[in-house]
Amino acid sequence: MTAKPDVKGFYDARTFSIQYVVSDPATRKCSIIDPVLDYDEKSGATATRNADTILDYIREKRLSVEWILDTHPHADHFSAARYLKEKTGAPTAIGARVVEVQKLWKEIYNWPDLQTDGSQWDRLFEAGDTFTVGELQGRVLFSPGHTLASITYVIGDAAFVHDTLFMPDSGTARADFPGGSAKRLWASIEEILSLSGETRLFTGHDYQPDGREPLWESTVAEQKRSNPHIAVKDEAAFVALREARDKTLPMPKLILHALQVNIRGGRLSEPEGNGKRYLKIPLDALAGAAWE
Ligand SMILES: N[C@@H](CCC(=O)N[C@@H](CS)C(=O)NCC(=O)O)C(=O)O
Ligand SMILES: [Fe+2]
Repeated sequence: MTAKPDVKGFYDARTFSIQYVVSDPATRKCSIIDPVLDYDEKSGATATRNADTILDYIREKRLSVEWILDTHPHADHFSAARYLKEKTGAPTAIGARVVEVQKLWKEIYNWPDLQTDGSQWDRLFEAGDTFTVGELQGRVLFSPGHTLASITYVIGDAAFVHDTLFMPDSGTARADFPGGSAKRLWASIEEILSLSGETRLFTGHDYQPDGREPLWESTVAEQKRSNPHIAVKDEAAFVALREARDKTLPMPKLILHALQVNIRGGRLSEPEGNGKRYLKIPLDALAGAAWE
């Protein structure tokens, strides 16, 4: 029988993100997946409201944190991995191909000093790598397409599929960020859908279509039954559908703010002489301006 971890989702309504605590009921060990560091772009303020809510839950359930995991360098919010490492002492991890993402954005930000060896994390996962959460086995699938470095964490009967599949009524993630590929996304989705039908799938975002309540859990079988982006059944049709939709999507409002933090493992920039931190925003670096 496949082990069944406890999975608690924390929805961040500002960024439509779902953050997870996945825990082993037998040992009370847990991993945190895709935590959000709050950022208000209008005022430039940062906060740890989401991360502190997660820490409260961990304290209340008397869990101990074994891993702080990111599925990919996020383009729409800051990662709270660094903050949570400071608070818990747990190691951070992300997919090994993050080094490619670092190289790509090092050019865009013109940051000659950025280290592009992934040394900002404690562990870099390759496809097929395993890890433990208490007595539960974790396994890594390489799931590129949305980004070059995206991975899926399969822990017991739960798969954290981040931005590949959304809820069945919401289709799939976009594949048009620098380094994205609809063709690779299709291959990643096919691998996820080759998991057993009862596998619980936990998505990274829910954009609440038609204002319905936020949802984040489905199964492989449900996705196959009712996700219209999968119903196309072949790569060429998926790529056509995905690319057509991506042409209509403006860039995420925080992409230029977020990547510079997230390719450094959730570290904010170093303070300048006056003690203040600054972001660097490249102009005319990305296509996808939404003028209307
Ligand atoms: N409106 C959001 C869009 C964020 C976005 O592009 N999200 C990605 C995942 S990081 C996605 O796949 N979105 C699919 C969609 O918007 O249909 C923002 O500005 O932050
Ligand atoms: Fe994403």
